Amino acid sequence: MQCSMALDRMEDLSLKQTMVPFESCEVEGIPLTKQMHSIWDRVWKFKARPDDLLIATYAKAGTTWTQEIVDMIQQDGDIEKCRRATTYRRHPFIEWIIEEPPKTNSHLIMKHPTGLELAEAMPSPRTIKTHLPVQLVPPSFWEQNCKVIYVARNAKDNLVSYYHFHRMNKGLPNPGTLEEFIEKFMAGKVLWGSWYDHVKGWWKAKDKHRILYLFYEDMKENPMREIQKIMKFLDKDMNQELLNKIIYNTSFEIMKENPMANYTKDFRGIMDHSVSPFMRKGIVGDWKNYFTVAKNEKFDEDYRKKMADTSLVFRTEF
Ligand code: PPS
Repeated sequence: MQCSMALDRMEDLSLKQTMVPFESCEVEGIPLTKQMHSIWDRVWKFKARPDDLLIATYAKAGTTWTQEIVDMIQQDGDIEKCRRATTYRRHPFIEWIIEEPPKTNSHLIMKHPTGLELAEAMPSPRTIKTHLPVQLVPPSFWEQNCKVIYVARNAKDNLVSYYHFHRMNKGLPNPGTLEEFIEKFMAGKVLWGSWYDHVKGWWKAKDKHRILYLFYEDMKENPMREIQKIMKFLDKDMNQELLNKIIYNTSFEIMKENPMANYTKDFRGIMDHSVSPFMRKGIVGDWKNYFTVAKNEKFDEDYRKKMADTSLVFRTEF
């Protein structure tokens, strides 16, 4: 185990006033938060059930979108049922644990139920979220032959989204400048580790396990086609009217206004949507607004090397 501490930059006080120094710890070389590390044994020993569905992604690849689609399919398009609770409480985030720091004039630490607690209390069938790389997925998911939906997003848009999420989320380390964050991302020195290893690891695993591997860009291009893939994978059949209802209610614009899906209800002391909303832009190609020509060339050169040993291909624009 390795832990390291990073003090937040003082000039960012307005964002992270209440933040304690950020500590990350590695599990088998993968950086996780210190709190996640503290429960790692229990996460690893988590008992999956055969009818569990796992939604796995690298952070910011379209997890919440996929969760909403899956829930709408499972609830047969019933919007009220989908609004029974927030995404965090509908689909336990298995490795996640966070305590909100006390607010000014208060000593009370705000405790959220952990992903493990939510999962253990949930009746079957459960849908569970994870950002873990494939090698760190609790083995019981494989032993129970659970279905998994993996969603991947092109590296540059994923990076930009992750950068803004670090800015607005006090539970994550300060990203520094975008230039600094690009370097950390390329080196895999970010929470949940290397994007490159993550997408490649899961890509390989799909040949051995029941994994539906999807792409954010495909979902943007043709949501109907991708939702139909998910339905087929979940052995669900639906008429066109219901399908249209799901497409509509899981669109960026509708989800952005849905308090059960836009993260404005949970983690209020942690996420500051005025810095950058959780539902930020939801597009393909936003990286072009952030990467300079020089940065892009450097990134692409490094990308080619890291992705030379895979058949995986991403689209970075339409
Ligand atoms: S998390 O925190 O890792 O669970 O975040 P995650 O849900 O994986 O990713 C958040 C990004 O997904 C975008 N998003 C959507 N895009 C298109 N359509 C829909 N319905 C949708 N819902 C969420 C969200 O805006 C984040 O991307 P960016 O690029 O930052 O906007």
